[in-house]
Amino acid sequence: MRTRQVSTPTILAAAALVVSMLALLFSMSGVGAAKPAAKPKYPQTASTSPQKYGILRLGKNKKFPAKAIPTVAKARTAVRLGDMTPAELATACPANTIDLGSWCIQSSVQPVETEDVGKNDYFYASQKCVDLGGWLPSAEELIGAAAQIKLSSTLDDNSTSASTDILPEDGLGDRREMSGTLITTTAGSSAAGSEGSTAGATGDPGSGESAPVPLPADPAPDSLQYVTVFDNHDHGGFAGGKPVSSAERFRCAFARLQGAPPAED
Ligand SMILES: [Ca+2]
Ligand SMILES: [Ca+2]
Repeated sequence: MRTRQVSTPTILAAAALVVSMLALLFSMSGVGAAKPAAKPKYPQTASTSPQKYGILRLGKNKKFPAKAIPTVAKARTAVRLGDMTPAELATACPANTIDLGSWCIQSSVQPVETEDVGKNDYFYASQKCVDLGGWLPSAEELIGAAAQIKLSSTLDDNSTSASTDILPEDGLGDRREMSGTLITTTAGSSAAGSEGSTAGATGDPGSGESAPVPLPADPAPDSLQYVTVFDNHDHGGFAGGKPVSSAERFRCAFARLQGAPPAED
C-alpha cells in the first residue's frame, strides 16, 4: 500500500485552521475575551488648574502655579535648614548641667580657682557666670530646682539629693549657697549702694544749681546682701542674707543652646 506523504505547508495550514476555529469558539462563548480597558478622557484644552490627564498652562509669571506642584517628601521633612542639620539646630544643655526644660543649671557648685578662694563674692560669682555664658540664678530659680538638683545643705540632709559636707578632715559644716537675689537690710536708697559724687562735678548754671559736694562712692555696702538658700531635704529653704562682698558657694544657670557647646569650668 502506498503511503501518502503529507507536506509541511499542509500541516501548518491545518494547525492555523484549528487555532482560528478555537479562537472563534472562545470569542462566541465569551471565554478568554479581554475586557477592553476604559479609555481615559483626555481634556481637550490646557488649564491653569491641575486636572486629570490635563495639560497645565503656565501662569502669568511663566511658572507652574505652586498649588500644581506636589510637596515632595523631603520638603516635608527637610534634611537641612539652610546649612544647618537637625543636630545643629537642636538645643541642648551644656555639659555638667541639669536640664530643667527651657534652661539648665550646673549640677554642682562652680569650682573656684585656688588663688580666687575667698574672692568669690557677689561680683565674682555674677561675673563668672556671665563669663561662662550664663547667669547667677535667683533664689526662686534655686529653690524651684531644689528637688531636681543637689543644692548645698545642712549636715543632716541626704547626701544623694543635696550637697552636704561629708569630709571631716577640714571640719564638718552646714552648707548654703549664693543666689542672685538681693535685699537691703536698712532703710534708705543708699542701703543699695552709692556712686558718690565725683570731685569736679558742677551744678547746672542755667537753673542756679550749686555744685554737688564730693562724696566717696559706696559700691558694695554691707547693707546690700544676697539671699542664700539651701536644699532643705528637696523643699528648698532660705538661709539668710550675706553682704555682697562676702564669699560664698555659687553655681551658674544657662539657657539651652543650639549645638550645646560644653560649659567651661
Ligand atoms: Ca568638710
Ligand atoms: Ca535636692
